[in-house]
Amino acid sequence: MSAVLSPVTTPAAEVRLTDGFHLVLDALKLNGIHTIYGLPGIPITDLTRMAQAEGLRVISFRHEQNAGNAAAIAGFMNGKPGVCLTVSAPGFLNGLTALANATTNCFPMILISGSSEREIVDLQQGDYEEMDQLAIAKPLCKAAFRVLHADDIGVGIARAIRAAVSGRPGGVYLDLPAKLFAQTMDAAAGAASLIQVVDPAPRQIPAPDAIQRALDLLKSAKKPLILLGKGAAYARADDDIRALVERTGIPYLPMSMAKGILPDTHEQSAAAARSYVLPEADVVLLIGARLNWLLSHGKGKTWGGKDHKSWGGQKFIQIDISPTEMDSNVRIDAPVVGDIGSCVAALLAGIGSQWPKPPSEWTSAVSERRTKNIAKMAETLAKDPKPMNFHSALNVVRDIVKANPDAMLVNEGANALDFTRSIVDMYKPRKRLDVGTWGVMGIGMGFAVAAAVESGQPVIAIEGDSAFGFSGMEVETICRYNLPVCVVIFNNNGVYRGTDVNPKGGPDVAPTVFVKDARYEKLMEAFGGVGVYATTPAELRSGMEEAIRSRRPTLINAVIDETAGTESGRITSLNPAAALKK
Ligand SMILES: Cc1ncc(C[n+]2csc(CCOP(=O)(O)OP(=O)(O)O)c2C)c(N)n1
Ligand SMILES: [Mg+2]
Repeated sequence: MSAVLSPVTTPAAEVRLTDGFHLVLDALKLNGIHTIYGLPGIPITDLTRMAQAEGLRVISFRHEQNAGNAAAIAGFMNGKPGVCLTVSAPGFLNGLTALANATTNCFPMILISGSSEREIVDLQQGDYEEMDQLAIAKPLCKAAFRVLHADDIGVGIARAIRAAVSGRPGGVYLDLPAKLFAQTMDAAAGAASLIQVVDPAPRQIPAPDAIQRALDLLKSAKKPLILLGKGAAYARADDDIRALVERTGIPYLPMSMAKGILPDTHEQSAAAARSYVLPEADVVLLIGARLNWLLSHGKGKTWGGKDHKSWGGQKFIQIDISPTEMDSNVRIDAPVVGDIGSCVAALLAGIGSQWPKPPSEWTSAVSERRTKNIAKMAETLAKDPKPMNFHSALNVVRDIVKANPDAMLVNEGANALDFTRSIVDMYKPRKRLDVGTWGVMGIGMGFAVAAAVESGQPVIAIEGDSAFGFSGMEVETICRYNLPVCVVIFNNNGVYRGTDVNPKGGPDVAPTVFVKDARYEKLMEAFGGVGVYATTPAELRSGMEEAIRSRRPTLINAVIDETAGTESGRITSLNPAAALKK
């Protein structure tokens, strides 16, 4: 190992030394982590330089939140932790939203932040960028560690990796004080102190009786339904999941980031009949999907309950790696605890080849709804209104994604998110990356950069104009690394729509409204990329086709009817209603 450590040789003793900087980099490389997303400054500037010198790829961002989001989604895409590197206090805090979001979404990532002098921070004597970062990070991630001595770096990184990917994946914080980096130690002892983590995400095999209970319940169903969450996508058990769906013949519903595990055009997809299958189903098999707000907590009117909290009568089988997920919202009749790959394989083995298909009244009722709704949507998509609306623009995006099924699709916004999710079919797993569990704005450019870097495929980012603003400066990063990213801004002049007015009639516009007819494409041109101003589906189509063909950084400003959106997109009802009307 010492040969790659750029060892310092002291002439007197001829002892080969290594230091904290190199031990961190060697520990990452030893564990197959070859990319760092970050932003330099005290005390980690030299770490980024040395990383590049040691052959790691360092993707340097304009704001740490975007670097953090990139690391998080790299973790989702690869099933191993993405690493984000920041400076102390403010840089650390900027990275923290991404760390918390990664934890919420079960994306494995490690936020490594430099930190200031422990002695001064702990006595609160006012050090440069003083902050007790470890304490602040703890409640927002799965685990948080600090390394004080160079010979503990190997253990620190090993623990961070295991915490990020084992069990339910999530965010991990690793605090590396400035003094650590310069510490030296014998190079051979340093190399020996590093740990190559063996089996970082061990399989967790489900209990046979849990599998049997699940199979018995599934067999009893008259109207079974399978729900796939992004945990199912993360599990990389694509073939087995497809076999389970097809051999049982059960209609399935993909959550947003599970789209493409099976192609959205699959005849068993019930996505176009969602509002029919949720209340009607009698047994629901959840695979890597949690019964959180996105599924109305498994109860209430969405599920056929009488009011917003009452149970709809469904029985649930839930596959999840975390035992405490069970019963978190409604009773889980058949919990199956284990990693999704092992659980699905065990179910498949139990199903064999003689599994009775669900009653045809159920499957034909579902496909009838599906066919009807798809036909209705096709009619809407075929229209060519002026100005362009979400549907006519997405009709184009839908074709482009169909023609480029390997392209990555990043998506955020409100209407720009909801319409894209329901209109744009995905054909391959882990291609759709979006706002996830929190519906957080700001993931766009960080996800797009990582999607391009990690996959090498073209990236299409469908962005609300508001959503884009949270990370828009990273178009410079996209140009700097010459990434094949095509950003499409659905520009409707504001948050949800561009038509609100100031009730007082003063000079300030309404809080949801932006500068009208903003020329976002010029932002991309400023850094050498291609800017396109598109007011028609034809202009949008040729802009996207050329972006994918050329692989040049491109930003298409797609002008959308400012009246077309609705408040909060599909989740208008989550807005508290004022009791007093003024
Ligand atoms: C970090 C964060 N801040 C604020 C919000 C609230 N929010 C939800 S969607 C949205 C933007 C919607 O506007 P846009 O992206 O232009 O999409 P449109 O509906 O106009 O297509 C905002 C600000 C959020 N989800 N996350
Ligand atoms: Mg908008």
